[in-house]
Amino acid sequence: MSNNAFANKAFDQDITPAVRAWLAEQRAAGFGPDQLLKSLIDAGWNDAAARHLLAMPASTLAESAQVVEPDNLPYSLPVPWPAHAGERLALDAGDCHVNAITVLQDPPLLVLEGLLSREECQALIDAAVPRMSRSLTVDVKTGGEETNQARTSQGMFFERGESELISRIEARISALLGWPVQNGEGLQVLRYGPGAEYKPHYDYFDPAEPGTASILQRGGQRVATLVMYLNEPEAGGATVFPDVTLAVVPKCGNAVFFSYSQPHPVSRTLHGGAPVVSGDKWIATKWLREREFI
Ligand code: PD2
Ligand code: ZN
Repeated sequence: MSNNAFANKAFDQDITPAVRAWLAEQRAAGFGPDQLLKSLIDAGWNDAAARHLLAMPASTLAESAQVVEPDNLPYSLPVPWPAHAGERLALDAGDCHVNAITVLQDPPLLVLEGLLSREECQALIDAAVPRMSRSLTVDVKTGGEETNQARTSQGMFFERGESELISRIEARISALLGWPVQNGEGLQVLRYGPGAEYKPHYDYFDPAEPGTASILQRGGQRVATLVMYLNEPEAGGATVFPDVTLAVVPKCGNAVFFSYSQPHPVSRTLHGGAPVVSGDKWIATKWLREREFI
């Protein structure tokens, strides 16, 4: 076998430029062989092929480590998606069915009806109220947290599995999306009063920012977002997607789900919370990571 053939195949698994770039980025972010082996196996590699790839000499892999997909796009990650979405109205969410009433392919996006009951929405609000404070966002410059003028809401995070209610909702989301509960960040609840908004942004962490490597240590990239509506503001407060000119109007118990396999604007997942005009808007957001979020 020529060196080049060796460099481009691990058993029957292609070692594409994207795989090389992924491996180089993961190593640069500080992931060790055990974590990389688990990621490859989670991504569908067989054990022997993954071990073979990880044992390849750095010089062989480095050849094209900087070569990513055309136009310097970052590697593509597996993302959650409900079984039969786009083929059937009612989707299996474990303890209930949820209707997918709007389906987009680019970006992969669903508007979901009936994910939470009215009682569950109210119970989330009641549990969140005593713990609310001004919302912070992750600071990609440092990896820490900061207040953000673009996000004039109040919020709090639940711990994963911290109560029966939270566990029940997390299990439902996991069953619906086919993604492990462990890969989810803690549920965040936000309240927007009149005039409050969340200006358009991406939810993934920008690979070019210096703080991103440290953020990625806790479970890799965010790959999908689920925004659940806990009430109905009197006016305003839609979740907007400027790239696809879509506005999702909040309805208690409904949700919007979207994924981003590449942490890049090519994902077309720019989105924001339009200003609330009157009344309050309450949401719960679940962000999903590549791997277990710790
Ligand atoms: O409140 C929203 O509609 C909204 C908009 C943009 C929520 C989020 N992003 C988020 O939680 O990431
Ligand atoms: Zn967002």
